[in-house]
Amino acid sequence: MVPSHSCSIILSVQAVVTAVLLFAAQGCIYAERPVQGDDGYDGAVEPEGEQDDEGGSNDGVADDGPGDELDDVPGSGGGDGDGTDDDSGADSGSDNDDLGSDDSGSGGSGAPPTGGPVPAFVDDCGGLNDDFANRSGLASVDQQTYTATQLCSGEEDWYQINIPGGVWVSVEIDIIGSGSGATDLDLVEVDSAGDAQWWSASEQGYERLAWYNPGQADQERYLLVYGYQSASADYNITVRTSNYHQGMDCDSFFPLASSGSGLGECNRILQVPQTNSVSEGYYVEHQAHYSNLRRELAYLVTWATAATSAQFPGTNPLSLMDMSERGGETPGAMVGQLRHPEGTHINGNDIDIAYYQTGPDNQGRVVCDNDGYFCTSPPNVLDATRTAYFMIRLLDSPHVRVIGVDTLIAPELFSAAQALRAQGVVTQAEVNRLESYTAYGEGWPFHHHHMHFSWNWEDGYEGRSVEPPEGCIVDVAQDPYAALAQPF
Ligand SMILES: [Ca+2]
Ligand SMILES: [Ca+2]
Repeated sequence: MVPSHSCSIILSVQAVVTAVLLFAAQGCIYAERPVQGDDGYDGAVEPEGEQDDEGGSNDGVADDGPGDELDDVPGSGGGDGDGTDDDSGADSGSDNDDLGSDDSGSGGSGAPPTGGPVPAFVDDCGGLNDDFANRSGLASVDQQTYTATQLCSGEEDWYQINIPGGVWVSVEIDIIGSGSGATDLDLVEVDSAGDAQWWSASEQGYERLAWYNPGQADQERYLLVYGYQSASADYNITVRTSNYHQGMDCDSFFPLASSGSGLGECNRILQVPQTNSVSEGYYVEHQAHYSNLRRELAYLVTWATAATSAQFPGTNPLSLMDMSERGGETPGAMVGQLRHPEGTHINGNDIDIAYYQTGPDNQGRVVCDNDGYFCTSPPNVLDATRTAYFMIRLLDSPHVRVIGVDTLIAPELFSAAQALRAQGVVTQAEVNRLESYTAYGEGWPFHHHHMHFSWNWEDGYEGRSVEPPEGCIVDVAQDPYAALAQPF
């Protein structure tokens, strides 16, 4: 591999996102983790106050103690050690190098190559699949597994998998070992030059990435498994596939599925696929491990981002932030430190989403002067028009429970919605619906850097046996997005 670039991890969605990873010079083995996990800026962690409120606006719940603690993940850099995982979705901005804005990566924008032949699968020790030219092939077959594959000391394992048109595919490596320390393998999507596009890099026993190909011809995706800090281990690979769609209403694509049980396809929690193009209007910014939603939410949210991009030419992709862990747990559960109040962000029913902004990108970021809990003055970089329009499109679904925003942001959105109505872009009924489903107020601190979207379980669906807690406010020190509180 070519050290100059093959080791830098770059994620970029058009001129946006990016995060990077450096590696060690020794031969180009990725020694540094792609870090951050959360939000692009290393540090921070933990809970935000997701207080849920039923649809109405404001509520006035009071605080309640700090629940979990916050750890300041030292970040990145080098060591594991920081209890948190450094997994990452696509972090943005932050550290090191290349960041630029226009790196091309395709986690976002660069369209992957049209599918050519998939090489034969290789399980080696001895460098047989250690670079792009000698990549091993994985079959896009649901539940296809490759067991006890070896990542030998000092080597890398490169792969190609073709994503069929209309299909969602995930590739998971299950490490034989703890997945931390000496068996800490990471999974990175790279382009043909070896530049990292997106990665799953944690201290967990598994790493997983997912894609969806909205086109017709196969797309090639390239993956790299490496050992963090010289780790080596055997691992099992599992490929999962599912038909997937672009559209607001999942139920319309699975008409024969029973909507009365929790088992329907639309209820399935799956990893939200990384974006393919700017026109999709979104990108998965946070850790892969925290980027799982019920399929019907994933469809609605990404349909709404695409609709917003279509309505307003030149719209930058919107960051999708914390969702749930793969089993529906609250993000942070896997490391024993919840990033959100217990009972929130469960079962793929909730997602934190950045606000559209007037700056060069729409990554998770504070959009107003604030005191760590709330905006203290009207937002200064909020794109209220796009944000209001996006929320109105989300509310085209009858299944939204509530969308929480900051107290000083809400009126800006309502004004923008009225202006859109005056222009004939939206209807008065849509504006009314926006006003009634937007929550804000005392019970909604920590929404100066994102909105919280919560789904209403449909009748008969299982999964959420109790209503989410109301009014849990966590201490400012536990705001998982505190590090985002950096204006341009
Ligand atoms: Ca190898
Ligand atoms: Ca790992």
